[in-house]
Amino acid sequence: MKKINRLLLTLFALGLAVSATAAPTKHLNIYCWSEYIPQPIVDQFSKETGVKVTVENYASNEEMLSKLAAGGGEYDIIQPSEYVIEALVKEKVLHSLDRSKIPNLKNIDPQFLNQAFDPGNKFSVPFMAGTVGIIVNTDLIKDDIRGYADVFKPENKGKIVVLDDAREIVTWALLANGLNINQITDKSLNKIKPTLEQWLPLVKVYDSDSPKTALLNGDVAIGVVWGGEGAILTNKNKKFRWVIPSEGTHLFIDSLAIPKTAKNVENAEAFMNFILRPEISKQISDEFPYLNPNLAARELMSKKQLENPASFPVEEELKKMSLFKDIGTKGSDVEELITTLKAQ
Ligand code: N2P
Repeated sequence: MKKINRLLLTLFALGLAVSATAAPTKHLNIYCWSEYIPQPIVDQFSKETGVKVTVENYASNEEMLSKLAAGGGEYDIIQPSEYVIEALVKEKVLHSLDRSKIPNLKNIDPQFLNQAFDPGNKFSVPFMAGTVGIIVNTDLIKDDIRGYADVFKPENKGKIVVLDDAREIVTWALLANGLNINQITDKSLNKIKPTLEQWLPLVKVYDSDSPKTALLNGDVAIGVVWGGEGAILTNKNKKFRWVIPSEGTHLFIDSLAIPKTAKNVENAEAFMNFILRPEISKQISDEFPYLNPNLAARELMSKKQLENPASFPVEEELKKMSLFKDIGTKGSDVEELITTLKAQ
């Protein structure tokens, strides 16, 4: 009996010693767009810091927002586009960043900093920018495609893939009707409804995660997709041609931000600084070729990468593109309009 007591005592002491020396596991929960942060980047961060990272993906800003609003998930990093940063800043739900923890912010092109949606970048760190454009399989489509009006033609019925994103789709219809993409009113939505009623029945695939897939496997012949998807396709096969819509398009700036509810702020800021390292940011571009706002990373990139027009539109084209603004409660009207028309 004595022996057993002594054994238990030793085990107890050992247990205490172990729990006193072992550091508690550090965590980081990332909620980001799909196909945007390569897994090897996340793994390298974990390896360097010992932080256990979980990654969850979303396909649209609105999906992310509704999850946040429902209180689901305890995220330390989210990755909203400009108009959503604007809304979240207004709602005061973002953590104010400690800039001394993110010195690599100096690598970002000043053009992408200090934007109206977050003056002084108090709450957000640019991750990638990009545009939305048209990708054409020229083996299958012989017409000269210049804009949305050429994509959504009756002869292309069943051959089209588009982003599954209501704000984007509404934007294309606004532009095709000569309207401002940020003036979303009952009147402008009514005006574009007939256009959308013609367009949506022509669409075969809605996909925001990987619209390239339907184009690669020949399910569709033309699409309106993210620039990074267009760049992957044109790199893979010369038959794909990237077209910047003549009517105009959206320039997005997707940034990293920390919700106020985050439990692992220090790890989140360390991750932000990590992805801003030139060689890490370049690796992100190698896998997901968007418009990389990191000038130090661009110095490491090849001429081929920098000259891909789906990743890096030329200055003149960039000037014709606009950022989205927060449209407040009109956002739900946009969602409703597209959901209703898709169901018809
Ligand atoms: C990456 C998604 C691009 C996000 N797969 C566009 N805002």
